[in-house]
Amino acid sequence: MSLNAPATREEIAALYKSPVLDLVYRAATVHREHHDPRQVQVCTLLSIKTGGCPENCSYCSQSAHFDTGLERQELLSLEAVREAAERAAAAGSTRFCMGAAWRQVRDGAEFDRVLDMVRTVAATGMEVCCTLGMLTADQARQLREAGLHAYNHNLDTGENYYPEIVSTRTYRDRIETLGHVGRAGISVCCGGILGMGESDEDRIDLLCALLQLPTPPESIPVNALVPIAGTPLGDREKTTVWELVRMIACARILFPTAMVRLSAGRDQLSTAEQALCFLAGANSIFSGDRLLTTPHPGTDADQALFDLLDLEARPPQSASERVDQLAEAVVDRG
Ligand code: SAM
Ligand code: DTB
Ligand code: SF4
Repeated sequence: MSLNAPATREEIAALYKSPVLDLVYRAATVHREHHDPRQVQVCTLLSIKTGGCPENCSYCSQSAHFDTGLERQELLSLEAVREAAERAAAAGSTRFCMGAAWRQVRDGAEFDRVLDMVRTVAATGMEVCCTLGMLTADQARQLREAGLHAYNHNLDTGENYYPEIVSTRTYRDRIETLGHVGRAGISVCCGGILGMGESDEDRIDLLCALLQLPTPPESIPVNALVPIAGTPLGDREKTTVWELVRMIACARILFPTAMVRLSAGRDQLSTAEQALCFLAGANSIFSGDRLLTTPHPGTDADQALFDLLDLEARPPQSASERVDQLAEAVVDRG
């Protein structure tokens, strides 16, 4: 295996298909060159507006197109978000991500409330992330001015497979929003989901698409599908740890300085399987007993995991450390 960063689709495919333990070894080596492997960032998710979403993402509990039995919740109050953020910070989270079941952000009172939520969370000292659907350039600018650190907007899978999963928006729409996010100076958080029936080629396409984004992602969530009864993907087989490990390792090698987040589906993994994911370069988890709308391991289980594996929650980064990291990422990518 060459040690230069793979750049062409062929090289990325060869990387993805390399023997899994070679891949893990190489990813672990890259990981140790750029990060303290004992540190894992702990993040908290909060659904600020739940259910009734007009999009038809086949995996999602929140789409109004499917009957999933999920209780809808209108946009939370600023006070409810403040309390949740303070609890998360006290429990050791350094990143707080607010998700809304919207197709796109609309200007008006609700967006103004979200801007206030961003200011409120930023005041706790945690990194603030949002995932609100599609954005315009001006909305991205307003979020940045309110103190937003990162915006999560996943490509989910490769472009060819995407229409099988969502038909109410296009891959181009996703990339356009990610362009607005990057140009506004907001850190790009973009990843995908495994286990939706996609092929290895679709996963390789996703990795290539991430490499071609107008602004490179500094944060890559790797989700395993959480099958939701009532959705078209409700009866999919569980994703294996080997599929997750391959994707995490490739993301780590292709994006050495990014945070690679072991996201949805972690509750399906044993301690040993999670350890393998950390070895392959994952360095962030979501904590708490709820992910966005589905159950999750809970903080006691997370603490036991950290104790057993001698991991520690990554301390908050200063603004200057973030700038240094960004500069390193730019140099790395030539
Ligand atoms: N509505 C916004 C959007 O789609 O960008 C934000 C919320 S959405 C829940 C955020 C991401 O969570 C999705 O892009 C998808 O990648 C992931 N996700 C949603 N449901 C999932 C599931 N059942 N299993 C795994 N990942 C899921
Ligand atoms: C991401 O890629 N994974 C997180 C976060 N971004 C918002 C959400 C996963 C949602 C999993 C299913 C649920 O709990 O609703
Ligand atoms: Fe809506 Fe986001 Fe769920 Fe798609 S993933 S249905 S856009 S909440």
